[in-house]
Amino acid sequence: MTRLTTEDVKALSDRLDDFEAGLRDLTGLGLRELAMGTVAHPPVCVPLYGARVAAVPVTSGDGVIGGFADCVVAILRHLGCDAWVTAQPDVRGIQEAYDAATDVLFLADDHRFIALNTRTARCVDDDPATADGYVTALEAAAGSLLSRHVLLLGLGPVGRAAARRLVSRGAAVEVVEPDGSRLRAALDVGLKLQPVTLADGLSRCDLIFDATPSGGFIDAGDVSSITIAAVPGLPSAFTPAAQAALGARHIHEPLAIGVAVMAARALV
Ligand code: 2YG
Ligand code: MG
Repeated sequence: MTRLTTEDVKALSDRLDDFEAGLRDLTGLGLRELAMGTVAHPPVCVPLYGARVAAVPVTSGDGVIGGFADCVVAILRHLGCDAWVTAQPDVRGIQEAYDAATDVLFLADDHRFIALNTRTARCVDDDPATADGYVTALEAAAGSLLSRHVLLLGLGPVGRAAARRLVSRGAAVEVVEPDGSRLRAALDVGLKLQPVTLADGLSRCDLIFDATPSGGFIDAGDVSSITIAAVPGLPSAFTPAAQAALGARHIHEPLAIGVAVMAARALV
């Protein structure tokens, strides 16, 4: 699991509007529509406006990431939620949020990032929310995934969730996963995936899903004017030159799409 830095989250808080504008140009969807289109087909209206949502800083393990909870709140407010960071961290923060009649709590330690609905007791995990949200973005940008070849990079927690979603949306998934045990685990649960080499996959697929924690191994020469890349993976698999060549077709940010889908999934 990639640990975000204060620079990562600060940069996102500063460019949330720009990111959403690029996303809307490419997919026709803003963060709200994308989140609602992810939690239900066809999309349903989720009561995000005015929902009382608290982000609770967690000090365990490697401790608080400066700006992380603030960035989560910035994204939630962007969605129309009545969101704030609790004054206290940890258990005191959870108590503070409950005393303030909060609908949903967001909290993350070094291992998990979750959203908890205090009324329905629903617990939503970031990994499948991020994966599903990025598949929605790729599908909206491509128009449809039906029988489209999609190159999936990585079968970690986000990659496995993305594989399930891509297959369920009708895509022909080609996968690159150097770890044989991860590949077997995915195939053993019956996921229809075609293992390929990176070179073969890049030569056949215009749609790419990067769910790897490794970066900069796909260069400008490997992409074309019709390539679209959904990149929840941190850092991006694409070199700066490849990212420049892709422009808005390189869908990549550290937290916004995941938090938007978590909020919608927690409140639906
Ligand atoms: O409360 C805090 O500030 C810290 N306990 C947060 C720690 C979060 C660690 N996890 C990560 O940085 C990422 N895995 C979060 C999710 C990234 C995108 N999907
Ligand atoms: Mg990567």
